[in-house]
Parts: sequence; structure tokens; C-alpha cells
Amino acid sequence: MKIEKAEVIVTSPDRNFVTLKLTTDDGLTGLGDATLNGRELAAAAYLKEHVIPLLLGQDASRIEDTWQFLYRSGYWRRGPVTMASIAAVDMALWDIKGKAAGMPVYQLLGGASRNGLMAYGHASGKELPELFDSIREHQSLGYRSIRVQTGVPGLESIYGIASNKGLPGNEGVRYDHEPAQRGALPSQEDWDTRSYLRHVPTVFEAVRNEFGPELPLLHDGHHRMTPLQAAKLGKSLEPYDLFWLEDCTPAENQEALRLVRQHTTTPLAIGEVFNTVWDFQGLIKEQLIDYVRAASTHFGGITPLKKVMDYAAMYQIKSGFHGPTDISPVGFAAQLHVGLAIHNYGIQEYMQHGDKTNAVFDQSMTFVDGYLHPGDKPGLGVELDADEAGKYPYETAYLPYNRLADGTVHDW
Ligand code: GCO
Ligand code: MG
Repeated sequence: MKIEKAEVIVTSPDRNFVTLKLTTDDGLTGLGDATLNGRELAAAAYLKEHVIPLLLGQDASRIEDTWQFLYRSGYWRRGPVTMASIAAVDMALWDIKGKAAGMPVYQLLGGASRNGLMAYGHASGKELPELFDSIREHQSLGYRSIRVQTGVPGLESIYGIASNKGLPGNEGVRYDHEPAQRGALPSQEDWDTRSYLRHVPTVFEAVRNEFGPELPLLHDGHHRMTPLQAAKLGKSLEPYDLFWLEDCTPAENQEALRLVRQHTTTPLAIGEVFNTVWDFQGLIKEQLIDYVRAASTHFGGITPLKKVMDYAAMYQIKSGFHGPTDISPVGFAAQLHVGLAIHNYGIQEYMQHGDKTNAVFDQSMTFVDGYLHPGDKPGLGVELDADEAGKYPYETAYLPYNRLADGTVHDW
């Protein structure tokens, strides 16, 4: 079973996606996701110019060997562009192996360890009434776990608040909480950590008073705090029993988590910007985190995601894979198969893709009563409609960024 053809498809239905499609000499096809939000064409070029020439004619059944070859032979290791490209190849090969075996990928990973995958959705609102409406709206969609983001007094626009306006060209569609702006330079948002630290505990107190103690609540700090500020926030949120506090500090400074841990029992989730198993090595060994936030797409694919979770299992650390809409339906399916198979599943982030995206990517995945399932079609269970994809050419899009009141650039 040799790789005969490899294509990179860049399409922009509701946002940009980079998909690799491999075809074998016996006619099987496999899809992989290499979408890198705001930097998509770098991953597409890496695949086209540097990876595809190495794949043609190779044995499609050798997943581990191909991964190691692409990782080690390039000499330059890690980094989001390299690892998203390797991820796409890895997913496509798992997709092909599943189709060749006539089984969904989760069966090849050991079979299902549960009936479904509990998902969390993103509720947000600038003020409490809008936030409460958004929580109720998510509950009515079936979500049983909710991420809570709100406005902060004194700040005009901040990360995590859904826009009711919708994206340019897509007005009226309630869309991402943090849309990459198409055809524009990055928009500027503002930030004030002290105000945020004062405000957030009051929001969680109000949410607990309104919705009771049972509902699992999550919050994303989006890498904005210093270690001491994160420790303070974790401590002040303890009465509200969070499921997790995510990305409380910038991920590069891993030692920061040691300080945070010494001060709070609020569970910590880290790693949506990590690219390799090695980025988690120390954090897992020292038990500085509770949830692995990696995404199959930015982490080298299914193969390393399964490895990091098996390592994490030794320390009772669970999964909480990154699942925003900038992971394509292919990458999302890939991590659903891993989540279903591993023993130490925690939760899955699930922001829903728009109608145009769902028309480009046919998916076997289901979401019923708050639980996701990758479906039972052989392989990953996702197919790409080339005609639909062709309707939506790439559009430049940037994520917003932050400045403090004095003009200093802050973490986004
Ligand atoms: C999340 C993330 C995302 C990122 C986005 C950047 O927790 O879902 O923080 O929303 O901001 O993936 O591309
Ligand atoms: Mg996040």
C-alpha cells in the first residue's frame, strides 16, 4: 500500500483550514489537518514544498516510522509549522489504516473506554444577564459543562466574549468568541490584570448562586497572568469549585506552575500551544497540571497524543484536548478517537463549526445530550467535498492582540 498522491487543500468556509489528502495506489484516501490559525499558508507551504516529496511512493502502513522519519530527518525539530504538518500526515495515515482495516480509528487504538465524551461549551457575556442567557443557551444545546468568560469593568473588548454581530460577510451568524478578522490587520484589544483579578471571582460567585453547585465550570486565563497573579486567582476561585483554570500563565515559563500549585487547589489545564510530548514531560512528572490541553493538530497528530496521555495516566492526569473552531473537523475527529480509547479521558472542548464548514467536511461525529462520539465509519469518519471547498478561497485573517493602558503589548 504505497502513497501515490498527496494534495494540500486550503479552504475558507467560515474560516481558513489546511487539509492534507493522501491517496494510496489501491485507491484508499486519508485526511489530515494542518490548520494553524493566522499562519495557515506557512503550514501549507511546509507540506507542499518539504513533506510531500518525501511521502510519494512510501509505504502508507508505516505510521510510527513515517512520524519518526519526518520528525528526525528534518534536523529542525518542533515548532507549530513543523508539528502541524507532521500531524496532518499522521492523521491521514491513521485514516487510511482504519479504512484498510474496515474499522474506526478508536478501535485500532484499543477500542472504546466509554460510551461518549463529555464536552464543554463556551458561554460568555459582557455583563451577567448576557452571560446567564448564554449559559442557558448552551445547556439547551445539551452541554453539561460550561466555560465562563465575561467582560471586565473598564475594558472595551476582551478575549472570550462572543460577538453577536458575526464575521464580516457572515453578519447575523453568532460566531466565535474571538474571531480571526478576515482581510484586516490584527485588531487591538485592551487589558488590565488587576481589574480582571478583582472581577472574575464575583462573576463565579454569581454564576454559582444562579446555577447551583453541580454544573462543572471552566475558565480560560489565556496566558495573561504572572505566577503570583495566577496563584491569587486560583485561590480566590476555590470557593466556586472550578473544573479547571486554563492557561493561567504563559506556557513558556513552565516553572511558574510550581508557584501556582503551592498556593491553590484549583485544577490547572495547560498546553494548547505546546507542540510535542517533551513540552509536557516536566509538567507531568512533577504533577504541576491536571489536564493536558494539547490538540492533535498542533501536537504532531494521533501518535504523540496517545503517547502523552499514556504517560500522563501514571500521574492521574487527564485529557482536556483543545477544540476551538480553528481545529478543522478532521483534527477534531482525530482527537475524539483518542479520547474515546484512552482510560484517562477528562473532557473535550467543543465549539461548533458553522454550516459552510460542515458542508465542506462531511462528518460521522455526533453530539447527543452533551456527549460527543466520533462515529463508527472506517478511519476518522470525515470526508472533504472538493467542490464545496473550492467555493471558498483562502482569505488573510489575523487574531486580535492586547495592549495595556500605557501601550505595552501584553500576552494574548
Ligand atoms: C481555547 C483557546 C482558543 C485560542 C485559539 C487561538 O481555549 O479554545 O484559547 O480559543 O484562542 O485557538 O487560535
Ligand atoms: Mg484556551
